[in-house]
Amino acid sequence: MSHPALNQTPAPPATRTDPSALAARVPLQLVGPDGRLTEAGHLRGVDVDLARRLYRDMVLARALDREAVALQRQGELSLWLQCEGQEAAQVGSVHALADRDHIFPSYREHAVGLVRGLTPAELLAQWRGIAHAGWDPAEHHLHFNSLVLGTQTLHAVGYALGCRLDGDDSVTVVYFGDGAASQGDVNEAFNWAATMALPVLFVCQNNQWAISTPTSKQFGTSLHDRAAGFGLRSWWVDGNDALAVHAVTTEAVESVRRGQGPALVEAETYRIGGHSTSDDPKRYRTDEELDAWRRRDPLARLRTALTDLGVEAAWFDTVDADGRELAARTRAECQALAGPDLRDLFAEVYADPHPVERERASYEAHLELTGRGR
Ligand SMILES: Cc1ncc(C[n+]2csc(CCOP(=O)(O)OP(=O)(O)O)c2C)c(N)n1
Repeated sequence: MSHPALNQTPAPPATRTDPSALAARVPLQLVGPDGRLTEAGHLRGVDVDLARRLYRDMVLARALDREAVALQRQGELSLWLQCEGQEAAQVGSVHALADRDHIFPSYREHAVGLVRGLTPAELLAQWRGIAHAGWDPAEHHLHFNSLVLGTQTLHAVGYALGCRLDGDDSVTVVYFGDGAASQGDVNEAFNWAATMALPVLFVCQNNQWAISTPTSKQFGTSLHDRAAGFGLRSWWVDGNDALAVHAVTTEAVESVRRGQGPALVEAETYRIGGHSTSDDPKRYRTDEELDAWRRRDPLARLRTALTDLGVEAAWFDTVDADGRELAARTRAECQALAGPDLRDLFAEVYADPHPVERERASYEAHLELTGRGR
């Protein structure tokens, strides 16, 4: 018989965020959901060239993402993790970093990869099942996808420690989701980074769902409050507002670079598609919720703001054409990807030749010499 206390619903922790309190608190917004500048947006002003760059990269990311979903449905990719809806959180934050800063992604950061110069083929190779990862992390300062939730936060903290020991002033930036924040690894990473004052920026894309588990079942208190409890400086931002994400990440990354210790940005956003192409989100979330977030679409929002700032329709047409071109290139590069060379399985395992390899070669030579080979 189980203990009676186990059958009781536990009382919510004192700090649990009450939905009405959440509604009363609004993360930083420079552009409101309707695309109009907020008071903070008017105060800070808008750098129109930057806003155009962010908008264009978001359009490209969406075009690649939608094409990848179509390719998966046609059997050209084994799996795809959709990033539609999260373009502002990704594009806004990555544009705030210096090229020398190191990025550790989770598995949905395709927009980050595009901004870091990855080709569609490099982004798709892993999901076509022909490579462990599709790019050279050293070239782009962008490490491989991490599909084991949260592990990349520990990799990032260790990497940042290495950078500090090497005397370089790069910041290590790590992306993870709201669900990953429940992992022990992530909380250990917060603590390790804070106690050693390491140059790490944690970026959480809080897209409200960890597959079918809502944030309300993951968070006893908001993540930026939790991070502050570990000793991280933290920022909370509307993750569908690319300009606000850019502004907040710029402040956060500058504070880390100045040596003020690690920081966290929590970007409130939403995953419009399924968790992956294997998931059916209709089984756990409502059409009303989806519609409400569609009305906060990051691309539409910035487009309205840019139009109000005088950007002409013709410019948007050229950006849309660039998106269509990227989609066509994504398809062509995907279909042209050659199958894997199975010898590559061993190619990148050890930095130096492993002793077992030498022993195998010597044994094969022995078999050859004695005529006992197959
Ligand atoms: C250690 C670990 N536990 C469980 C899983 C299975 N899993 C894959 S994705 C996912 C949800 C992740 O949600 P979140 O961190 O919010 O990121 P999102 O997928 O929403 O971007 C889970 C539970 C995993 N990959 N790794």
